[in-house]
Amino acid sequence: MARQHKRVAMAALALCAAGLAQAELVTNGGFEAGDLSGWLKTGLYPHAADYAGTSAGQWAAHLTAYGEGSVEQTLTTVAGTLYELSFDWSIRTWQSQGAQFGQLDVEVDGLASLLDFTVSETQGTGGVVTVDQFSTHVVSFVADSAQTVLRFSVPGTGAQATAMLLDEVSVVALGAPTPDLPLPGTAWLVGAALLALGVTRRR
Ligand SMILES: [Ca+2]
Repeated sequence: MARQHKRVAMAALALCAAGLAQAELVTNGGFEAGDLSGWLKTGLYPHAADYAGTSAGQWAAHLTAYGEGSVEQTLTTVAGTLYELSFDWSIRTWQSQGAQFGQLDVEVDGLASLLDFTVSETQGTGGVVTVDQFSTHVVSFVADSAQTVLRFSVPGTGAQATAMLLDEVSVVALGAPTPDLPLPGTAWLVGAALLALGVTRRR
């Protein structure tokens, strides 16, 4: 019986450790595979590029306003769990263009639309984009199903215009909201594990 309690406690602690490790849900989020593996693309242009600048590593996703295009990925999620999405992006113009306006549409869809927003900026960098020209965006959402689709898209203008770079895409669980408990989920699991250990010792 004591051994069983100990097993329960160890399992609870292992769960805590797994939660604290913040497992990455996005495949090839930094595009270091050198291609768009793990992502589904629409439009002709989106591709992985190693010549245009990155916020980390050698590769970033290159999107453009030649025409509409998007990259998306379906993530395995747990309904009711809070997740954090972060990504880096930057405008990249052609050398002769000067400052250009660009926008990136970001969508996170479960059974319902969980996030739908646009980031935009005007920047005049041609050629290779440097790390400090990337901006980092961090948002959170609560999943409502076992699958969540993450999508980045650019509206096409039909002309040679602003391109943009996307890099370091990440989604990690921040833990499940537990409105019925006074403590956060992780703390509750630690408490349960310690309680089980205490019971074991008393016997
Ligand atoms: Ca990268």
